[in-house]
Amino acid sequence: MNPLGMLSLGLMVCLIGAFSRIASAKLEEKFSWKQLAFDWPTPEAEAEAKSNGHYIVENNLPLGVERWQNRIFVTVPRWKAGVAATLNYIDINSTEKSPKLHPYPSWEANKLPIDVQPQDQKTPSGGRLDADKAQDAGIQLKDNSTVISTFRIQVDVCDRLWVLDTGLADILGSPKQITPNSILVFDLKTDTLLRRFTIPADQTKEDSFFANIVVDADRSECQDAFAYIPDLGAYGVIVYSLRNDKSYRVKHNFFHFDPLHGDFNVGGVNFQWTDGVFGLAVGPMNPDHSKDIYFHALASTKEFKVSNRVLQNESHVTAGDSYYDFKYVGDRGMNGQSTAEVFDPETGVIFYTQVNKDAIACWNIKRPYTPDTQGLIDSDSHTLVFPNDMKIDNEGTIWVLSDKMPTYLYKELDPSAVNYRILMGQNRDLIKGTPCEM
Ligand SMILES: *[C@@H]1O[C@H](CO)[C@@H](O)[C@H](O)[C@H]1NC(C)=O
Ligand SMILES: *[C@@H]1O[C@H](CO)[C@@H](O)[C@H](O)[C@H]1NC(C)=O
Ligand SMILES: CC(=O)N[C@H]1CO[C@H](CO)[C@@H](O)[C@@H]1O
Repeated sequence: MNPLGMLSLGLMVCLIGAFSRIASAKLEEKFSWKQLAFDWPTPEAEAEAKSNGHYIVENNLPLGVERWQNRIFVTVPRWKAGVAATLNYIDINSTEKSPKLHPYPSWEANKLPIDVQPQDQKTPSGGRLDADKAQDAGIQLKDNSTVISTFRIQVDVCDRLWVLDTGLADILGSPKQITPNSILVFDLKTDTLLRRFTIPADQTKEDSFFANIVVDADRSECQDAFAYIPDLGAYGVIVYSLRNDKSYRVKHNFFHFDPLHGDFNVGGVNFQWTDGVFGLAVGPMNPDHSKDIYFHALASTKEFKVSNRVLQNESHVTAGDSYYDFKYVGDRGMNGQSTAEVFDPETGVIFYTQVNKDAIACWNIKRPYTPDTQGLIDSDSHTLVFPNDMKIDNEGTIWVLSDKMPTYLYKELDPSAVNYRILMGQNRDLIKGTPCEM
């Protein structure tokens, strides 16, 4: 190479270096599916499930995502009949672009104890708010590790998988409350059930809808973990103590939706939602060992917080004088509605989804909370249509699941197009050049 070539090469390297400092990295597509496929025990079992209505391929929509070691967990809630298995994982090292889902902890645990036959769906109205009232099936489970229908799950620092099982099948058809809303905790090292807790009936309301669970645990005190379960339908939060094996319900005005921000346009579908408190993120440990719990309603653009000391003090938080312990953090601005949020202890940044913008965004908790301090990480009207769930693992990798859910709920997905994606990116790369990098 001549000296001039060397020089321009050097210049180019310089320029690329400078450029990478201003432009944040995009998410990379790790897996994608047109339709989900499952790892059936035999081809005959799959054929049988198809013929008797227990497996209707197009009704299986992935929703929740989580990572533990070599496993990527994927939930498939029973919105409609014919969901093969609600709690599943795929091998992170799978070289396939569209790997099959393995039911967790087993096929048996994902089997419905009653027969649910396909019903006519009430599309196009179709959403959760138009669903019929669930009939109580009053089932006594033979196996406590049975999972009926789960939306989101979380792995904690003590290698446990927390599952919020709504117990509700065929939500949009002829809904059946097969078991009460329950918390299941699995030991990921042995794949065995550690705990099954039923949320008491007097802590749920007529419109209750539990689609998330967020765990507040420290490695040094695994038994003292708490779980926070937002009730997006009836505007409350269930607080569960693992040590006491007890829960209580917390209410607050900030758990409600904002009537000015219940209008959504996603992937060409317009709809109105009234979903309240939904996303929750456990902030860093303060010097006094307390942590702030950040939260937001789905149909809202505002962020709030409350100390975990307050949430974990039953007598205090269920009495009226705790009202002022809940704080307004700020507003994300126009079209700032968000499903999931996660706090990354390494960068001090909260990552969150932006469903009305087909985007992933971030906020550094050391900054004030205004539209200007929010960082846009990635936006794509093709691959990020309805970013439904996101998690961060202990290697600083952000995992995002996008699934075009509004089209699934109100219209029909095109089985020949890629509908579901799992995307990933590194925390530090993603915030580069955004207001989240400090
Ligand atoms: C399931 O768990 C409940 C308590 O949560 C317990 O009473 C019951 O005995 C358990 N059933 C089985 C089959 O282990
Ligand atoms: C709970 O809050 C009350 C104040 O309402 C306080 O007196 C009490 O010490 C708190 N309990 C704990 C365990 O922090
Ligand atoms: C067994 C195996 O191949 N493990 C690899 C899986 O992929 C991760 C990275 O995604 C590697 O770090 C592991 O070594």
